[in-house]
Amino acid sequence: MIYNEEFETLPRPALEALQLKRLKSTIKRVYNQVPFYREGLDKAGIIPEDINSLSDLQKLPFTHKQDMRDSYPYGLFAVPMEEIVRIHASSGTTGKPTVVGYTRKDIEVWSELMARSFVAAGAHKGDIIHNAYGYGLFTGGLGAHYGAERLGASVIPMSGGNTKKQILIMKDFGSTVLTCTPSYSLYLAEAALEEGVDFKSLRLRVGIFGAEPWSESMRKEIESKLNICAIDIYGLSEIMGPGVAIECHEAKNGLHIWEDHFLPEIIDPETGNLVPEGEKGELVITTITKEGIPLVRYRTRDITSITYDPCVCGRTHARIARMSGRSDDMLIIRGVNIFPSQIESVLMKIEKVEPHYLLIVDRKDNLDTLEVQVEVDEQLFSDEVKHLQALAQAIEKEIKDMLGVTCKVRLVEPKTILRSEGKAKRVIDKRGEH
Ligand code: DLL
Repeated sequence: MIYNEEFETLPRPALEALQLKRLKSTIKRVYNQVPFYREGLDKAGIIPEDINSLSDLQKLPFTHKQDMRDSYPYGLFAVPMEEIVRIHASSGTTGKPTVVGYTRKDIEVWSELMARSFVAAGAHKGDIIHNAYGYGLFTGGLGAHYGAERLGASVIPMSGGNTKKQILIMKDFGSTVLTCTPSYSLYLAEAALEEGVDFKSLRLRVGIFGAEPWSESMRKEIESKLNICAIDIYGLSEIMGPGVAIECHEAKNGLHIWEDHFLPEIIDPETGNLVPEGEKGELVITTITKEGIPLVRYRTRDITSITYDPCVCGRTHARIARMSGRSDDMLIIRGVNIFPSQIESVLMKIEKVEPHYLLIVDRKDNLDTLEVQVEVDEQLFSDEVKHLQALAQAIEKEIKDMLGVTCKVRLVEPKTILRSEGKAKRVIDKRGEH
């Protein structure tokens, strides 16, 4: 099933014609309404009339997260405040939050794109959507909420936290779709076990997970623990919130990015040049329908690749690969570049290892060190010490062989690593503390 057949299956020439029309009007609008863009275009010697093809987009300067911070809070808004009906913000780890504003039409578009996303994930009217993304300034909760209502499903506005109650509600209310971060879904699975609730006895069928990186092996783990089909959803508050891209349940192979509203580019983060189709690089997005805060060539810092190959589901919109991580989350350990998700992939393939881990990076005697803390099976933990040692060594070797980085593995007891109700914190980097 497809939510908006007409737009989701537009043949590429028609889709591109629509994109160009919308791009031109966006560039005109930001040039006239937002001093930041006017200055940027003037500096680059470009006027809106110079944009006559989609590839002309590459003439335009990038927009960075810092530009949003510099214009905190409302400097990049393209409409008067009277037209803004909602404000969200992303906390980020450093500095001021980035603030975004939505007009009534922006909220409508967002709701539709989330409704499309739900259907792509295999949800439909009649579903009971248990929404455990946080409500508040974070876009996850309200984004999924409005989309679920637009779809005509019954939404349970749980928000994050209150984990025991979530299980009770899921069981008693007959939730069929779960929306939350992938790490929280595993916390829920664990809590259910403690409450004596078997996920197999629940009506839950689909999980729509995003807001943080997760690996293919984590998907398998979640699917078997929760007895559901797990779908990857991507988004970021600067661009809209959840629902910028989502996997279709038919293929589960790449996330369709809603190209009638967003123009994706994949660039080499160093040079800023486009990389060939299929190659990894940084995702850059231009919004082409947003009113409140349109963004031109926004550097997401997220690393992925793109394919325009047709998909079995019939949607014509390009697919981006599961995010390997953010370029700013990439760890450089003694010169080796690794993403936490790569370590996750290795860990999840090892038996008796639980999907809860923490990476601790430090520097000793001028050398970077990496400690991987990971929980293991309760039974294994009560086993002889030598078994634990052997397993730790086997994991160290596997990480060295697969990723080329030497680490120290510390196996820890079940439930010692802090559980997250939202975005999991997987890395503690102590190098800056010395
Ligand atoms: O996390 C929006 C969202 C809510 C997406 C619910 C999906 C589900 P922010 O808090 O602004 O917005 O964080 C955006 O989270 O740039 C990525 O680095 C990361 N991210 C989001 N989805 C995924 C995903 C929301 N599926 C930042 N895989 C983005 C990997 C993801 N990373």
